[in-house]
Amino acid sequence: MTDTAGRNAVEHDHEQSTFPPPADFAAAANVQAEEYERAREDRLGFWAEKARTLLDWDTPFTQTLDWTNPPFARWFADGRLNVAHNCLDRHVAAGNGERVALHFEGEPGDTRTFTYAQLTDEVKKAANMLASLGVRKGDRVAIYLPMIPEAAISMLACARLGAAHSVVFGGFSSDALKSRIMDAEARVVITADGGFRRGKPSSLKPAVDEAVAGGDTPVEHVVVVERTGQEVDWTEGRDKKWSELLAAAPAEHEAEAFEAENPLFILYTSGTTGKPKGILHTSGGYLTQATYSMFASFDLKPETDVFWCTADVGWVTGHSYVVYGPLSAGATQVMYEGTPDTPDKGRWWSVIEKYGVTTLYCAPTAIRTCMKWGEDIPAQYDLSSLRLLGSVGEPINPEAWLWYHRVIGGGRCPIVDTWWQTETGAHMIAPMPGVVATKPGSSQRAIPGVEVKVVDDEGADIAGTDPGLLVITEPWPAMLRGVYGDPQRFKDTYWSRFENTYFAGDGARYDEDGDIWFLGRVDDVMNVSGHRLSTAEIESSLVAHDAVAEAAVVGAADETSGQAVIAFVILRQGVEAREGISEELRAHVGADIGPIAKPKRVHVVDELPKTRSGKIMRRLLKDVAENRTVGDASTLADSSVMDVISQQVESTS
Ligand code: 6R9
Repeated sequence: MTDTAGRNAVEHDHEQSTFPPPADFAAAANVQAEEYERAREDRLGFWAEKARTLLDWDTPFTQTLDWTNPPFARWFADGRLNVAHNCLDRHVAAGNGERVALHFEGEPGDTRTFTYAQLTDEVKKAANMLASLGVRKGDRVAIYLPMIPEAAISMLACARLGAAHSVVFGGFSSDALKSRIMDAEARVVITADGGFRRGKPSSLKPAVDEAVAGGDTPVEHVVVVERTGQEVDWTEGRDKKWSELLAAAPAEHEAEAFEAENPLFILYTSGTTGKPKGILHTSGGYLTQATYSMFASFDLKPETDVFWCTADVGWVTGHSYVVYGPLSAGATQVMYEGTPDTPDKGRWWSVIEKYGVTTLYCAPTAIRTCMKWGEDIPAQYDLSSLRLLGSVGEPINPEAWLWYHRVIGGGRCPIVDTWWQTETGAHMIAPMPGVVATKPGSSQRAIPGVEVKVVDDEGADIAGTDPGLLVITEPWPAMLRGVYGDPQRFKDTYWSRFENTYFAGDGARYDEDGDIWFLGRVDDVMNVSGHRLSTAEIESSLVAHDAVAEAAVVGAADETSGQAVIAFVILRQGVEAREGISEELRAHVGADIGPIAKPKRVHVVDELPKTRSGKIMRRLLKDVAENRTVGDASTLADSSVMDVISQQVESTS
């Protein structure tokens, strides 16, 4: 049950309880209360100082922000730097070459450790390897890899050359990979034979073969990392072994400095229409905010902390908090390849114990899953090294927050709930752990240097605690610079709803203290286990199946994954609702987009609820999927439709 402000009963109860930072933590924290003040008084001066002190510039910038052509921002535009140098060489030059950069833990239990000096050497060779394949500044390289060190090495090698990478999540299908290769015009793909998942090798190379098979992509080279030793098909001339190329590559590579606005990466994310958007990020501003947030939100102490972000590099969290943020900040971190329950449900906690992890950053869905497995599992491990816990990807419900705090954090670790997006590049809303008394379920307030608001439909400041829309009112360094190849879509999606204000697509409200609570997406984007999926993309996959005439997809509340994909389909004339059709359609979406997009349930119905103008009313289907009384159906062309649908769903579930 939710009240009028969208709060459930537990949220209501816990809204008033706060957890002040432990005194010793607060005293030693990187960010103190004055930082909020300072940033508010001179936001641009604040970011300029962060850029200067946190990064190494080859040519210092003189201009902080160029906002003369909104919404196209340019940050630190006349400065020049190399992102890979900032993540690697400069730490070696500062005498920290022997510090561990990466503790890699493979799912089968194999491990590899890279110091900053070793990682720098690897990236230099990989940069020479890519250069030998013709990769130059301004090119795009597609990366389709499991969570192995070569993923970070490939990304940094691209950055070193000034080429942009487009990482495609290894769980995406060959079709998804192909459309991303085409959109970005990538000439090189870096992949692996496969990776280990749930105790088995799971293949990647066949999807690349399929994606580039027609010969209609711009791909000239496919570089293959040998991870699992699986048999793979080989196309002579096109396919090359990573190990052989790297062995042949010269060891020295001088990092050239590029302009601060040189593209760093494109990352595709779901939008409200079927076609994923290529979110474009550039170098200087992105790295400034990613690095700052490591020190601010996570209170990073590079000499002593061991940081672990569990996200895959295929998502933005993996870009900013597995690769660029931690490495630029000089952190020691853990990278884990597999799933939390392989070989058993204690795997995560054993990794924390083994490496002495101090800072864990994961998604609420993982916490809820661990809650379900029971607290006796983490209790078997020594988690006393932990000193800070992070959360990302979706609103964290107060029960999960409290469990995370007590069971994993031993009651002593501040929980930093970080709200941000692929588009924002780095943290935007998160309590500074040494300053803010945290509240279970709320991300609370913008980080220093970021300005946000909750507004109503007209863009006016919201009164009191009513629900509204989250907007960002001032440009920020890590903001997206556009939608790749589609400036109009960039304007339409984010900047047209309110003037010169960024529309995030999230519902939010303030509480009595002015802290921000997130209420989920207000558009047709679902959030399943912290991953963004678009209803339109899954619907178009369903209607591409021979048996389907029409489809509507909703995200229904789900105890573990936050939301679950529920599909309603109308079969084509002459197609019988045969046994197993739902299963067949689920498998179809899984193969078409990827397993994470697979609907939890597919209901075959005779009709879909539509307005007179033909718009599907997903809100009503959501009521059905969530087992609620169906809401106001008065704008439907035929209001009896909902009774029929409810009956059909009941008889098939
Ligand atoms: C980093 C990331 C972005 C969407 C965002 C919002 C949801 C992320 C959240 C959160 C509430 C948090 N979201 N973090 N909602 N509290 N701490 O997840 O990027 O995949 O682009 O998703 O995720 O709805 O708009 P991305």
